[in-house]
Amino acid sequence: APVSLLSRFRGALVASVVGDCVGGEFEGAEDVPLDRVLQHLSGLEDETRGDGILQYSDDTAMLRCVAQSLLTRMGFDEQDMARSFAKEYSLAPGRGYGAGVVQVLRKLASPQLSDVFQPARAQFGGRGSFGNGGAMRAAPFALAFRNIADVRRYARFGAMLTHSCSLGYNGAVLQALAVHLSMQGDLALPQKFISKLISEMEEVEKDETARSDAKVLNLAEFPYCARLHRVKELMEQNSVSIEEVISELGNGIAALESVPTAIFCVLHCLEPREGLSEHYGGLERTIAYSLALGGDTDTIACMAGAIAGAHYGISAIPQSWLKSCEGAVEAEHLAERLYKLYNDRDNDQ
Ligand code: F2R
Ligand code: MG
Ligand code: MG
Repeated sequence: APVSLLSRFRGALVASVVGDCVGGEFEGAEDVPLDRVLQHLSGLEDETRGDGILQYSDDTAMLRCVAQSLLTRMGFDEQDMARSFAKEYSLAPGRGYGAGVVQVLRKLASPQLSDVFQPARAQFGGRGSFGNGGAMRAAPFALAFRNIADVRRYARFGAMLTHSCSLGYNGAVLQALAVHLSMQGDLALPQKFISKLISEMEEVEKDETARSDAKVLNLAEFPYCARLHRVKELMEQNSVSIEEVISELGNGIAALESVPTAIFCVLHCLEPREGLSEHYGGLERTIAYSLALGGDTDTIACMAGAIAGAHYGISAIPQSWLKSCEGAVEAEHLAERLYKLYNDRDNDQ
């Protein structure tokens, strides 16, 4: 049956939260046997299990701030979003934030601060962060804006509040674009989906700053495009090992090492895969596979979850998973409110 747009909105935000919550178990692990992943996920179906609800981390905490700010301000307002991040961090600093970003969040709390982008620019000796913290919270930009140019523009500014290195904010742009295209149903043609992302990122990475950052960091020219080409090559292979995915795409905390990886997880799991339960649908496969890569599992599963949720819709998420994750019900409500905002906008906005 066709997936309604409302179901895609709900699916995107709820699967993102679920990915973060279930992925927390393995964050930082080098080797994650698939058996352990399947055991962890099947444990969610056991209502008598004693370990209670799975807590969300910084990924969801910041994604909620983005969604709430876009809703309250009916669009992007950097002052409001910055204040929202700072307030959330001061209320719950123990959600597993990145080691560097906490300095930005403390500075954003100062009432004297006039340029809210300045603390991010001071990070890492003035180079700015290339972590995946901008990308992990980027999905709501795809739900708040209809026009692809707006999705690109505001995902970039939203990330720049904490990540001023182009590798950091362009990772957020790529993640928001992937959710945007998935929402339009573009994953029905996977090759076309990846080609569209490549041509969008060619425009994004033409930018002078992006080119000079890539040079300074000793990366290939157009680094995101280069990774997306590797995604395309891996999609064309008959079989792909987990080791190959990690060495070709990465599974780390840098946006470049995790956003293309999350996109690959979604594409790879559009079909049944050996080792993943045959009872699983595509969304369950995507989350399980993201965890099996190890490394930054909460964030890769959170980003892959948002893209996959926008494709499969809310009904693809098992109720037992949803009920086991802190913040999943609230994410569904935020998605409904964003859907209303999206529909209230003029078609050309
Ligand atoms: N922080 C974590 N995981 C660590 C363990 C948490 C543990 N569970 C706990 O509770 O203690 N996860 C979360 O952080 C990632 C998002 O990070 P974000 O927001 O990008 O932070 P930051 O600090 O800006 O960057 C992360 C690290 O990347 C390196 N880095 C970034 N830019 C750099 C630069 N220009 N030069 C050198 N290094 C740079 C640094 O090591 C940063 O600390 C998500 O995984 C989220 O789940
Ligand atoms: Mg996290
Ligand atoms: Mg993480």
